[in-house]
Amino acid sequence: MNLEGKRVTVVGLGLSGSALVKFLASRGALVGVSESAPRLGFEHWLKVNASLLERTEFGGHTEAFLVSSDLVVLSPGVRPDLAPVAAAAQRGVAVVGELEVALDGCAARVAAVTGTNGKTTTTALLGHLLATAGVPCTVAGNIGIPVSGVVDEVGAGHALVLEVSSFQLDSAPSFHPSVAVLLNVTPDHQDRYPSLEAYAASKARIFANQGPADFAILNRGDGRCTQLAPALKARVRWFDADSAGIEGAGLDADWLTLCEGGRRSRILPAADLAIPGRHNLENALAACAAAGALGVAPGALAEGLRTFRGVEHRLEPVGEIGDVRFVNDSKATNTDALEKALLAFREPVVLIAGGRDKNLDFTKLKDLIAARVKAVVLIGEAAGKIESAWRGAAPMRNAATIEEAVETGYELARPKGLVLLSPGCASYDMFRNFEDRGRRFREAVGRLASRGGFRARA
Ligand code: UMA
Repeated sequence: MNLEGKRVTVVGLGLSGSALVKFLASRGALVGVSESAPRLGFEHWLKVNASLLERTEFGGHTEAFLVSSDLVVLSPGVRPDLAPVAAAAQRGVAVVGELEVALDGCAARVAAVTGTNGKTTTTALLGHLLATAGVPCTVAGNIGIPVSGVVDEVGAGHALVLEVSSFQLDSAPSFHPSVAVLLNVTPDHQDRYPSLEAYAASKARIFANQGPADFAILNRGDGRCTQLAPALKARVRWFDADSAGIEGAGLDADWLTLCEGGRRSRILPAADLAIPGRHNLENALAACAAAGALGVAPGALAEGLRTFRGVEHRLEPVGEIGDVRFVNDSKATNTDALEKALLAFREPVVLIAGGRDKNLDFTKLKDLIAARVKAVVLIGEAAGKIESAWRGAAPMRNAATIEEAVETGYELARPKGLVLLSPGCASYDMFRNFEDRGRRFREAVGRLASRGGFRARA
């Protein structure tokens, strides 16, 4: 893709957008930015990067601005059906996403991970496994590191490990990873897709350009994955937390096991993984299968598996006050992730849940709440909806702020127990993003601990 002298408009000036501006300018494009938020708040960034920009519009997107471009590049959070974007596309302007532009001509071997849940942990773990095994690699994508900001660092012989969201897949028609992992498909983003089928089809795009030299890695325990497999052109490898013997990664007498060409190699006892829960066992198996597909020998995987401590905001222990533990699972932005978090603990938990609903069904969790949850503290816009869905399953209290939720959670859990922030909702009603929510939770635990004279591990 020759960008020299082309008028390229970046829509959305968040993490992806700001990295894209720099990437496009470095390729000689005449870069414009269209951002829905007011200019105030971007002043510092604009001052520092003024030389990279040809034109800007803030406070909304207009058709006139977008139509004057040769190419429009959307940030992942921008809906392609937004009126001015759709109008520009209709008038012949090419509209794509970050991956389409940034990966064009990239010589690195791309391993991509998608799925409703577990993407970030699996991506980070795969990166860790490769690095521990001595494979040069870079981790980026939906994990919070824009691809356009790292592609210039990676070349042939390098592995580029990407977490990719459905939004990114929707806008990258040429995306072609040599190893593609689909972890699971469960309801999420039903505020952006017309149906679960449409969302699942979007996830399946990760395999669309693969051929027989590539690897598709799928979850043997997920119905949508097993349905998809026969139609794939790539070599299929499975991961399966219930058995071994299939090509890929499985569990054999509680050992993580890799099976290649019918030969089974034990890697590590599952009990030696530091990340908790069955879902994390699945994530670890998926990462092993992907590393195997990238050529890492089974014997080189054990150390990386043993030393991986997990990622921030995913079942992350953030402190203890006396015998009450606090766990930050702010990344649980849908009901499936919330379910997995509850299943990861044997003891009853005080659950902090709520936020901005994504049109998800909370009633399906009612039995699990009754079985595993001592009390619920509700926050955010979805509090009323969740309260109705779980009425009678556990005592419920409301909190107006995360600080109040932490204090109420502590009161309900003491003298001994677990307070789990696993919201099952997006964060944007009260916070900038899920990271902000997780940090504020951790800080609130730290403050409560210092007030009580105890020391938090935060
Ligand atoms: N904006 C507009 N017009 C719109 C919508 C947003 O101008 O119609 C502007 C916002 O005002 C803001 C910017 O666009 O200034 C935000 O862009 P964005 O929402 O695409 O977010 P980024 O900061 O660029 O972060 C994105 C991903 N965000 C989303 O997909 C929503 C990040 O994934 C990703 O880490 C980052 O790129 C780097 O690749 C986050 C996420 O929530 C973690 N992903 C979803 C998920 O995991 O479920 C898909």
